[in-house]
Amino acid sequence: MIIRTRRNSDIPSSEITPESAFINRRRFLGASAGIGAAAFLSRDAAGSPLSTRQDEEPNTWEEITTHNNFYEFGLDKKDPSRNAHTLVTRPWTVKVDGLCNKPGDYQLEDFIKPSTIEDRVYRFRCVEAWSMVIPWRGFPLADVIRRAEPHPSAKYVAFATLWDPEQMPERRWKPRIGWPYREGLRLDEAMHPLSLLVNGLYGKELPNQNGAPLRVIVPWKYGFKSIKSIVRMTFTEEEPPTTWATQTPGEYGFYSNVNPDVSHPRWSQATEKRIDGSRFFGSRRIDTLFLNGYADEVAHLYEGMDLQKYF
Ligand SMILES: Nc1nc2c(c(=O)[nH]1)N[C@H]1C(S)=C(S)[C@@H](COP(=O)(O)O)O[C@H]1N2
Ligand SMILES: [Mo]
Repeated sequence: MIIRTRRNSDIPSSEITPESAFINRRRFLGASAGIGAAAFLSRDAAGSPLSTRQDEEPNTWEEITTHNNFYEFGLDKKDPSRNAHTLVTRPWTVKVDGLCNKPGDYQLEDFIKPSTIEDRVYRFRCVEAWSMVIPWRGFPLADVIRRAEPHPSAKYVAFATLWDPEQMPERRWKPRIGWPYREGLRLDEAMHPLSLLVNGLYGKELPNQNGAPLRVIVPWKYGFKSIKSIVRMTFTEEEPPTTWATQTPGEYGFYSNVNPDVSHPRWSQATEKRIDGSRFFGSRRIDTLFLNGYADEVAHLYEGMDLQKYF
């Protein structure tokens, strides 16, 4: 399968990506030669003992699609894979509104079509201290932001997930969560070339449980920032309210950058459990990297900010 790629950013991607190539780390690294490998899989930043992180092979399809957080379909990690088949992903409309010149209701196909689809292997770190390595397929979030032409006053972009109780069985939490699920990013974070809109996994269509038909992926932030099944994108001047930061403001902040030095009030973030279904004695615990290993690319976004305070 030939994947169209673009090379006009400094973040290259693999060119030829059959599933077997993802599974074999050596072949994958070969395919994404040059600085590509450094950008994705071998950024074992100085200070982190390589011995604990050398094995950054992508997780299997099975692992990525059966261990999920998608509370609209249930709270257990297995619930989304069992329940999300009721999500209807076609036709799908994304509303773009707020402070921009090109608001509108875009059909999914029209929203995606002008962009070049590419494959990116990213670490994925949930705030609950588990992690995976995931070969996403998608395109830069910056593409759709540029096409929307945000006003100079726009400083943030907010996202909302579909909320349809007919399709989404999780009604027990309705009073507590206040669906729809909402997330947001500062505009410069959203425009960073690492930030993606994702519509595929392992070169295939994105499964419902992973946020079909279109979700956000921001690899240097805790997983809950990577909002699924988006139906709305709104440009704002003020920091938008987001689901978890609103629910439990003492536990989850707006920024939520992966940071081993800032503990969650109920657990340490210094290490993470790398999900690995093949290991008889369970998954390995590995060191968590500052900004999930993407500090060289994104630390400049937070210059002058106290990342202990803005967690
Ligand atoms: N709409 C919505 N988006 C969501 C969530 C959710 O419950 N609802 N969970 C978040 C959390 S906590 C994580 S860790 C990731 C999980 O993504 P994955 O299931 O594809 O690994 O999705 C995030 N996006
Ligand atoms: Mo998460």
